[in-house]
Amino acid sequence: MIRTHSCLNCFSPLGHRPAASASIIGSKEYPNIRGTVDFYQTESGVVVATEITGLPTSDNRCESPVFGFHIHSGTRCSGNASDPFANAMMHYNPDNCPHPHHAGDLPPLFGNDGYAFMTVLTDRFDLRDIIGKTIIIHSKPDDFTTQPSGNSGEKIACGVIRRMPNLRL
Ligand SMILES: [Cu+2]
Ligand SMILES: [Zn+2]
Repeated sequence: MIRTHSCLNCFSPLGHRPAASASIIGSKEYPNIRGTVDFYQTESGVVVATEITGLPTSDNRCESPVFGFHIHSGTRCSGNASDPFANAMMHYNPDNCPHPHHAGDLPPLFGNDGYAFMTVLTDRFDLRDIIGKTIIIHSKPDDFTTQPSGNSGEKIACGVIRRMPNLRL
């Protein structure tokens, strides 16, 4: 099959149901965060479509909120007093690459008065590889340099990636 790179090819799946999805919930300290991350397999990679509400806001225009965003290798959104999502573990990194070349690394989310929407294409994994893994929103921007996780601060929201029923991957 010829591999095409038209954007139509990227976006046509968005008219259909996602093949996998994660419901995002904030930690105890960030109870208002809610949202969805949908995953669509395309010929060019996986389209990750994210919509989040209730994110922290800032009145300082020079501190407009940016939130590190990654797929993590753990399978549970649970943890302990110092890290409520410690069991999400580290960035999904099956090829043992440095950050930001982990398979689970994604562009950060921009907060717009608490609301974030982002759609991105990545060919770093197949959908079947990330079913059951977690997706994490962090309190700080990802600097795309610091090892092992971009100095992106605490984990403020989490969701487990689940296969949608009645869909083959
Ligand atoms: Cu992360
Ligand atoms: Zn990473």
